[in-house]
Amino acid sequence: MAKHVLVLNGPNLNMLGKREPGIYGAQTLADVEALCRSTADELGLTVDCRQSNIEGELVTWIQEALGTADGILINPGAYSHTSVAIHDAFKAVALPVAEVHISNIHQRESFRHHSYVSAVAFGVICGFGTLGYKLALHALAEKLA
Ligand code: CA2
Repeated sequence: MAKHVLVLNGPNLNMLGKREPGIYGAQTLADVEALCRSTADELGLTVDCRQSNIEGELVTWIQEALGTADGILINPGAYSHTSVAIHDAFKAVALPVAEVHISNIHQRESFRHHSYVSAVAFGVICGFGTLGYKLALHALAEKLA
């Protein structure tokens, strides 16, 4: 049976392609989700793509992934740098997590250099633009094979 991946995007990523193209590129969230679906098809995975600006909603979706998904791809947005709740949710469900950032967070302000998600992810991709989502799905496909 096809492995199922939950693709989560955090706060403000619904603004992709509409503001700050110099940092985040021209692709919209719809483009990113279409890229995830086409990549998943190539890899024989199924995906469920969701975005939320609400920390608790992301926590609930991570909890619900237990028993419904085999792995999670997440761009936690700014919650990467603040959310112990999202860290704890990933620790609780113990599913393989791939963390993606469109920008190179290490080249930016120091408050972006630490991510609470990285400690509970099996890998982290940053700075490759939206290609990072495709790369992370390849890594998840290998991990789940
Ligand atoms: O580089 C990334 O993918 C980030 O996760 C994006 C977050 C930022 O807080 C992280 O430090 C790095 C911000 C997402 C905001 O996305 C926007 C996109 C277009 C216009 C405005 C915001």
